Amino acid sequence: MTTVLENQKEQKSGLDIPFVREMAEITQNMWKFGWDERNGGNVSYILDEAEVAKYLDIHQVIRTIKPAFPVNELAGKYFIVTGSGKYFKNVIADPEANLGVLRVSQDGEQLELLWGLKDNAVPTSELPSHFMSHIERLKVDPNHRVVIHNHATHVIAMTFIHSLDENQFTKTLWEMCTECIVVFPDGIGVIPWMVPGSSEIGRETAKKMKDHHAVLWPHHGIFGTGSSIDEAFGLIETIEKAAQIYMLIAHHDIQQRITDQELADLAKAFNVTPRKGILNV
Ligand code: 2HA
Ligand code: ZN
Repeated sequence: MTTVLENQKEQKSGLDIPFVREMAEITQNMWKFGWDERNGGNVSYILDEAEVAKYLDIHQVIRTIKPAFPVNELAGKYFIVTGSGKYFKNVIADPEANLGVLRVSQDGEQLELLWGLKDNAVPTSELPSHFMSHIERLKVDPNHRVVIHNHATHVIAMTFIHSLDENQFTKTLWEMCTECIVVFPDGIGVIPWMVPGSSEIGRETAKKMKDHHAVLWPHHGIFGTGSSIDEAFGLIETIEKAAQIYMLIAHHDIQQRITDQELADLAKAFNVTPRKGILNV
């Protein structure tokens, strides 16, 4: 049972709001996995207006923030996002300082802050990549809600020793764990190395999001998307697990592997369509 004091503390910090708690818990978990050192990583999550209105006064705009470019496609949408320069490690202790709830204005020119981002904090530096990715994913999946970026360790390691051809990269990941082709039959998109935080990297990432739920940034990290925090996080977790297996076996003699025919059989059994041009069957 929670005590009165604990309840008051939760209300003050925002942890009594379900979507704030979800963000606080997922950022804490990713930090504990070692995927979000310092201020590494960022999350954005589309919220229903009715859900936000249950907990916050949606008519009370605290301040407005100008996005890097107008986002008409997202006008009127509500987001909870991580703050720029904020450490995932610290979110759970002070969600209001490290997270923000925003609405994109009707003309797409402003972000209307409704909660959080205390002391003039601003949304994640990767907001261009997040917004452009949301726009593309929503075009192909109306249930899309979440974009997570983090610095998953083995995924980054793998980008040094494996070809960055996205079909080859996808094939290797599929071969590492039996569940992979079922979890990401659409494979993984790969962009060239680029300077982060820019609209350019956002455009390249979003282009890949037309065909993939996940996009790799070589020597930097990964973007995963989904209809919920669990889906987007589960996708990254699965890719990272496969990359970890790859890094464990890469310098050993391989005695046996999952064949292309077995991967095709798996896809058929689980009713998913593997991305074309990857399996030779
Ligand atoms: O916000 O991860 O890509 C820190 C980053 C930038
Ligand atoms: Zn990053």
